[in-house]
Amino acid sequence: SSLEGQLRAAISAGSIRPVFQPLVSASSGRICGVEALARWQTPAGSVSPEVFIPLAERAGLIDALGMHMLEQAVKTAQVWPGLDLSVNVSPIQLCNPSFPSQITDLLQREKFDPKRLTLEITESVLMSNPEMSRRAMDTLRKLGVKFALDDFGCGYASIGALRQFGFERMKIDRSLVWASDDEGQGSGVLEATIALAVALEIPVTAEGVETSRQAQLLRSAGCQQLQGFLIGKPMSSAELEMMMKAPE
Ligand code: G
Ligand code: G
Ligand code: MN
Ligand code: NA
Repeated sequence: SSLEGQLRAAISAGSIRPVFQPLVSASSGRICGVEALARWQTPAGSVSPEVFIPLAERAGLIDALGMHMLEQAVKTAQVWPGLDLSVNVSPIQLCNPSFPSQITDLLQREKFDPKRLTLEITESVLMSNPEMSRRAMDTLRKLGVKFALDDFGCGYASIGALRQFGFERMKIDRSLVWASDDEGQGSGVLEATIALAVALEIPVTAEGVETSRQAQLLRSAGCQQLQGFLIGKPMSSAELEMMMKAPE
């Protein structure tokens, strides 16, 4: 298709770019990390990652797009020494046999401390190829790279995956955070999910935090990190630097 052709050209031209959404400590409110999110601006307007990521996966372009994103994100975050960097990784990337060595090379080339890097993956990855996924994760863990189970609480995300793959972090899906506003069981389900992570000794980041009421509930339930429009939308590196300079 023509969109596919445009995407191919955009990846080659380096015009898929990361924006950065802050992650803050739930207790201090301080920025402790950023999640890199891909953006594609065309002359006709921006295309959503919900469109171009699946397209890249179908068209065999996700390895190139993903490595480009990782490289841009690592280079940019290099100058934010105190911050951790999270990058989303597609199932297809994780199952590419050369993925671990590509990451290793990138981190060495850019002198980026692997301990600062978290790769976010959804459970569908693990369902599609558990052995391959596990092997790639173990190789990268030896360097110090961490893994977060993304979108927990929507779809398949299960206790089994958390334990079996040894995730270093759980990211609670925004649908679960938002459901806590409703009358009824929403807040109980959110609290129970955080209690589960606490029991498994896995630190939790809540996504999609939009109100101080949600933040308060999350904090008192034991969630350590908050991410969402209440704290900051995905933004350019210049905007993020302004936010870090601003008094709290
Ligand atoms: O940024 P936004 O909330 O619109 O992202 C929509 C979806 O696209 C999310 O599920 C997010 O995880 C995914 N996404 C954004 N950037 C990347 C990326 O660089 N790689 C992959 N694999 N997914 C991404
Ligand atoms: O699947 P993943 O968790 O990577 O998706 C991240 C996406 O969620 C990004 O596209 C980002 O724009 C979006 N997002 C992040 N915080 C909020 C929020 O507080 N509200 C809404 N509506 N979307 C958010
Ligand atoms: Mn994510
Ligand atoms: Na998510």
